[in-house]
Amino acid sequence: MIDHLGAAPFVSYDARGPEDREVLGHRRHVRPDHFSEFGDTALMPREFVDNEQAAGVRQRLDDSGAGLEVCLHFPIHHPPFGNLAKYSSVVKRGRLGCGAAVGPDPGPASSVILIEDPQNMLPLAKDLNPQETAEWLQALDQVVQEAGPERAAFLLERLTERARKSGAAPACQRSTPYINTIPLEEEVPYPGDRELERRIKSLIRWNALAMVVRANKYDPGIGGHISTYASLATLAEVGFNHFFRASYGDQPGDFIYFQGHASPGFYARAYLEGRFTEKHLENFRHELREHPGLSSYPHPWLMPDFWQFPTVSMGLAPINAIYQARFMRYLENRGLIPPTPRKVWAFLGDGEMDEPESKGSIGIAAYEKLDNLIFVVNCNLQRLDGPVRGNGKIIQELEAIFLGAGWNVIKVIWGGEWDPLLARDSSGLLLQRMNECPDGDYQTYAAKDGAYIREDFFGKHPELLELAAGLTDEQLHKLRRGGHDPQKVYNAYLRAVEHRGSPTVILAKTIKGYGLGEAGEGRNVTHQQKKLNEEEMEHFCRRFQIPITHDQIHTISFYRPPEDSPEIQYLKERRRQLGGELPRRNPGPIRVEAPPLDYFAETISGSQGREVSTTMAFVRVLTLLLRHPQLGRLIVPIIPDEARTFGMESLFRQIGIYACQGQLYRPVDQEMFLYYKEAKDGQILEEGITEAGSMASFTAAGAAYANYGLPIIPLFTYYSMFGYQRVGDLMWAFADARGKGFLVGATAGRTTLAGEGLQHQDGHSHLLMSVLPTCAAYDPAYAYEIAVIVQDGIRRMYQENEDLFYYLTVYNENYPQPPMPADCREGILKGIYRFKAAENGKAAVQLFGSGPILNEALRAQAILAERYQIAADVWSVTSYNQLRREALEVERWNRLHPSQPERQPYIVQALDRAWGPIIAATDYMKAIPDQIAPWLPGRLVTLGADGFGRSDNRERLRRHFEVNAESIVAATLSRLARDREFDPAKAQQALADLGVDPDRKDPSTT
Ligand SMILES: Cc1ncc(C[n+]2csc(CCOP(=O)(O)OP(=O)(O)O)c2C)c(N)n1
Ligand SMILES: [Mg+2]
Repeated sequence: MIDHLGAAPFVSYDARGPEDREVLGHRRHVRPDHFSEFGDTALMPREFVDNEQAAGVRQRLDDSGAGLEVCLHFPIHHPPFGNLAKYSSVVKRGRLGCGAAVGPDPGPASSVILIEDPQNMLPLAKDLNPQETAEWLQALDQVVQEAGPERAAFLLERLTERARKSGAAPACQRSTPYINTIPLEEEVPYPGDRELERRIKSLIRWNALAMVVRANKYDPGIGGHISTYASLATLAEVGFNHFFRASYGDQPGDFIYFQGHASPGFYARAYLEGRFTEKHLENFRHELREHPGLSSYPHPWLMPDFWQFPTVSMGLAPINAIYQARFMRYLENRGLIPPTPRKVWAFLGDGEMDEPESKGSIGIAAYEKLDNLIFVVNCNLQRLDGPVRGNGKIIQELEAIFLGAGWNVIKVIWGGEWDPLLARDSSGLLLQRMNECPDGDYQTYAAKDGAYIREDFFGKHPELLELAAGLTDEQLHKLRRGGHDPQKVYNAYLRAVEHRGSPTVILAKTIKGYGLGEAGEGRNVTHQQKKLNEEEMEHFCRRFQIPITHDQIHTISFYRPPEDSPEIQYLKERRRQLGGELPRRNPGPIRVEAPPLDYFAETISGSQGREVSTTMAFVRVLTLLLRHPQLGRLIVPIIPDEARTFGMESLFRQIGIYACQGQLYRPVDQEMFLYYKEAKDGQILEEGITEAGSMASFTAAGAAYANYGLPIIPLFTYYSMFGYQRVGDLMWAFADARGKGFLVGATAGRTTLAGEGLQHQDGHSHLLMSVLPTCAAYDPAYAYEIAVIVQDGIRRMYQENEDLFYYLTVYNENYPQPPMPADCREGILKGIYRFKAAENGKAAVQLFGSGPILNEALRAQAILAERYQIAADVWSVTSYNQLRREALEVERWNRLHPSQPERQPYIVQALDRAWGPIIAATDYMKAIPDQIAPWLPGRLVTLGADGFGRSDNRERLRRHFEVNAESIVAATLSRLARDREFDPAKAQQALADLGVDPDRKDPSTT
C-alpha cells in the first residue's frame, strides 16, 4: 500500500477532537518511511505508533475490525476532494469524509487520517519567503490600525473568496490554538481594586463553603455543593463588580441565569450585601423551619423576591436564555419596550453543555444576531462523575461548535502567569504541549503539586523544562487558569458586552473545587464533596486569609466584616454603581382588565348548525383577543410549524410572523391574500420544529409580567402529543418561574386524531399536565366552553394576579357547536355541568363525556332511551383535574376540622340528586376520570383510550378503544345488570346487537 501511494508524504493520527488536527495537521513534515501498516485499513506514521496515543489508536483499529471508519482529509491547500480519489485506495473499508465530521466523541471505531499533499505541506511547514510574509502581515496590521478590525475582516473575506476561486483557499478552521482569544497586548487594565475584590471573593468562598459544610454537619445528607461555586467565583465576582446591571428606576437590568449548583455562592454574596442574615444561611436547604431558609437551587417559586430564573436542571438555562434574548428583541422590534443595551448572561457548566437543549438552539441565536446574549461556560473540565472530555478538550470542542454556529467565541484559558512563558515560547513547543495535552491530564495537574506538573507537563521536551526552570514548584502550582484571573475575565466580558452582530460565548477554563486542596480540588469526587474536616477548613482559611479564629472554624461560623469595613463598603458601592442588588425578582403591579364574556359573543352563541372543530373555535377566540383594543398587542401566539395544521394560517397575513430582519425575499405565495408574511414587528412567534424552543419562548413571554413589567399573554399551540411528553422539564421550570399563559394541545385525543397512529394520538397529556401544581387543565367539548375558560383565565392570571397557567386540549373533529346553555359558567370552570338532562323523567344513569366524546355520550343517551327505555343525563366534564384538586382541598379541610360541619366537594354537590351509575367516557386514558372516583363510591365506570394508538378513521378508532356510543350503552347495560336493574341475559344480547365483541382482546394491551 505504501508503494501504491508512491512518495506522497502524509500525516495520519487519531483525532479525538479538532485540536489534534490543529497540533498535528500543520507544520509537520513526515516522510514516507514514517509509515507503518495497520492491517489493510489504515496507515500511521511510525512516530505515533510508538507513543501512547497511537497505541490507543491501534487498539481501537484492531478491536473495531471491519467497523473501522476512516475520514480522509483533503490537502490543506486544495479544494475539497482534490485528492480524495487519488488516495481513496488507502481505505479498503470504512467511510470517506472530508474533515468536518469529527464529533465530540467519534466513537470507538473512528479514526481520522489526514493526508496532505507534499507540495502544499512545504509552504506551511516552512516560510519560503519571510519578507513577503512580513509585508502582507504589515499591510494587515496597518488596515486594522487605520480602518479598524471590521475593515480588515472584510478584506480577508474578499481575499479568501478570491483565493477559493484559484484553489488556494485555506482549510476551514474549526478551532483556534489552545490559548486565550484576547492576546496580552490587547488587554485593557483592570478597573477595580484587585486586592479588595480578592478579599471579598475569599469571604464569599468561605461563607458558601461554611453554609454547605454546616448544613451537612447538623443534618447529614442534606446536600449542597461546594465545588461548582469554587470554580465559578472569579467569573461571578468580576460580573457582579463590573458588569451585571440591575434594574434601577426606568433603567432595565440584565437578566442572569446563574449556574444552579453554585447557589451557595450567590447566597453568600447576598449575605455580605446585607440582604440575608446568618439565620438565612444557617437554614440553607432548610426551608421548612420557623425562620425561612434558602432553597437548594434557583427557584422563583420558593424565593420569589430573589431568583428570577430556575436553572438547575441541566440544559434548561441555555435554551431559556437564548429565547429570552430573542424575546427581548421581539419586544423591542414590536415597540413594546425601548431598545436598551441590557444583556442576557447565562452561566453554564461544561458538563451541562452535553444536554441537547444546551446546544440545540445555538444556531437560532446566531441567526437572530442576538448580541444581547452572553454565555459563560465554566469549563472546569469536570461534571459529576469525572472529566467532561478526559481524552479531548471541551473548550476546543465547544469552540468549534459555537464558531460553526456563528457565535463570537472568546476563550479564557490561561491566567496572566502564563503570559511570560508564552512570550518566551519561540519554538512553539509550549503551545504545542498545551494543544496536545488532554483535559484528563489538565485535571490531574489541578490535583497535583508543582513537581508533578514540571515533570509531566513541561518534562515532555527539554526546551519546556528549560522554560519552566526559572519557576519554583510552588510557582508552577500557582500558574492560574484563565477563569481564575480577574484581568483575563474582565477583558473577556468587556469584549463580550461590546461585541455586535452575534451572540458571544466565553469559554473559561477553571478548576473544579478551586481552593479545596486535598479536600477536592480537581478530584473526581469533588462534585459530591459536602464535608470538610477541620484541618481542611483550616487550610482553606489560611489559603484565602479568612480572618476567623480556630474556634470559629470549629463551629463553622459565617463571617461578615463590619458594615464600615472597606470590603463591605466597596462591595455595596460597586453594586450601587451598577443599579443595585442582584439577583432580584421584582414583579411590579400589572393592571389588566379581562374582557367580559360578552366580548366572545359570537363564540358563545354557537355555530348555527355549521360544523366547526374546537380548534377552529379556539382560533376564533384568539383572533378576537388579537383584535381587542387593549389586550391585542399583548397577545403572543406561539406555534412550532403547525399553524396550517391548526387552521391558523390566516394569522400570518393578519398580524405577521416575527422576523428580526423583516422579509428579505418575495414570498412564493405573495399573490395570495393570506401570504406568508414575515415582518420585523410581526406578532406571531413561528418557531420552526422545536417544541423546546417554543416552550422557551412561552417561558420568556409567560414571565414577562415579572421580568419586563409587561402582562404578555402567550398562547402556545402545539400537537398535544408533543407537549409534556416532549418538553416536560421545561414546563416544570415554567411553573417554577410562576409563568402565566395558555398551552393549547391541538389535534388532541387518541381517537379523534384519525389516521396518524401510535406516535401522534395523544391519550395521556391530561395525566401528564396534572402533575404541574399551577396548571389548570381543561378538556372542553364546545366552543363556548373555550371562551369561558379563556376569559376567566385572563381574569385570574392577569387581573387577579394568580400564579397559574392553563392547558386546553382542542380537537380537529367538526360538529355543530351548540349555544351556551344558561347557568353553566361555574360548572365549566369548576369542571362539570349537566349538559343535557334525560328527556323523559328521572334519569337512572349519568353519562359523563369530555371533548368530542361528549357527542358519543349524547348518542348513547339517545340509544339508551330509544332501544332500552333507559333515561340518562349527560354531563360535560371539562376538567377532571380541577374537580379532583378541589375535592382534595375540601377533604383536607374536613380532615383537619373534625369538629366542624363537613363540607362537600363540588363534584358531590353537582351530582346531588343525580341517581344511578356513572359511565364516564373520554378520549384520554381511564385514569383521567378515575381521578374523581374516591368521591363517587361504587358508582363510576370508566371508558377511556388506554393503549397505543392506531391509524384508522374515528369510527373504527372509537370502536377499537371502546369509547363510542355503542360501547357506552353496552357499559351502561352491563353495569345495570350487575346492579340487578337490568336483565343480565338481555344485556349480553344487547352487546351483540350493538356490535360489541365480548371476546375481543383488550385494546389497552394490544
Ligand atoms: C437534567 C439534569 N440531569 C442531571 C443532573 C444532576 N447533576 C447535577 S450537577 C451535574 C454535573 C454538572 O456538571 P457541570 O455542568 O460541568 O457543572 P460543574 O458543577 O462542573 O460546574 C449533574 C449531572 C441535573 N441537575 N440535571
Ligand atoms: Mg463542569
